[in-house]
Amino acid sequence: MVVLEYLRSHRRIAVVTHELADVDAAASAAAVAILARSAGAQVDVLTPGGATRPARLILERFSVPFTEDPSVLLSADAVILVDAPSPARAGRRVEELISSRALPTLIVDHHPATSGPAAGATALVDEGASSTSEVLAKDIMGSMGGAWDGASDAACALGLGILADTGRLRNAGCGTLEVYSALCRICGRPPGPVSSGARRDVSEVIAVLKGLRALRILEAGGWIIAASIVGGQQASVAAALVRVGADLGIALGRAEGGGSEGSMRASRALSSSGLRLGDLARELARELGGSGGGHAAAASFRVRAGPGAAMDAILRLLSASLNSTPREIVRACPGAARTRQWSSGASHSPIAAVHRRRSAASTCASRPGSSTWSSGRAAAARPASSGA
Ligand SMILES: [Mn+2]
Repeated sequence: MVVLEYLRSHRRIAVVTHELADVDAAASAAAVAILARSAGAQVDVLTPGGATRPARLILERFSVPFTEDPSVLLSADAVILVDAPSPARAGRRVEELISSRALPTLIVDHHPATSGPAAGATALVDEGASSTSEVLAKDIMGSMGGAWDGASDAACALGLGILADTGRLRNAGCGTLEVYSALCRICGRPPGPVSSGARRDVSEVIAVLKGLRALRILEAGGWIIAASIVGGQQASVAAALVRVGADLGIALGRAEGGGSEGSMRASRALSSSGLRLGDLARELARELGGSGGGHAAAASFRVRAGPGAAMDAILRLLSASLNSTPREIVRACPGAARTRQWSSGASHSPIAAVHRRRSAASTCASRPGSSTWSSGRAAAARPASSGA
């Protein structure tokens, strides 16, 4: 009821996602654009700093043009911000333009708000919803019921957003399943996985496998923590670590322009124990400078410190919230990135402390009571082109 009303009462709307739009943000933006198209309204979709590959595929699949250029805000008379609690999550330039032009803003989101709503903003926020796509779906069904004439593709898009934010419905509650089922009927088929018809994203697969290679395994309070410093695709790596059984997956890498960025994912058991990764990411950003946030089971951040120092800070924050110091049980493989210490000289760090108890940990190359995995023979047999 809110969104359609908003589309009708403005001339040209910019639909803005958070920086580096993910699938939920892109699906939400696509749905609003499709609805606007069928209502004869003008919208521009802005994905500040770009979008992840699966997010781009969604926008392309529904033929929704999008841009990274914030200057589209110069011709807008209103903004719909999706999947972000405040314009700050869309980057400084976007935040400045919205405030200097005093653009009326509708915030559609499911993240816990970190502060009060921005001046001039209307909020359509449901912290209990699985995704921004679910928030939008409920609102649009409220005005259009179960027949979205000329805009059934919007329902298909929102279904994809729900799939993405619920781990393909694994973490969906009854209310979310009902919304998904209604979207399925409106779409005319189960909103399926997005495929460009091209091969799967090889660089993502390689990044995940390299993340596994540079992995450290720690234990704290009975929880298994898998942590890796990687070259990119941190969200995919962290999610993969939890999929294979870790309670907490942490993936960190260097950020473009300095500092580091990373993702954390928690198993359902760990997040229902009360640990909130979104809070942890915010605390990390406060401590190291930068931004961070998210949900109980998924969070991301970008901070000024390098990956090693950031990893040490995360483990320190974890010791406090889990009331147990992370103890390393398996070190990274020799030859993998950062085989010794993540940070330089932070001797008070949990990692450094663990290294002092080195005998307690095993490595992938020499496990107690077994022969080594990488023998000279294996090394010699390795083709010369197998560099990482
Ligand atoms: Mn979301």
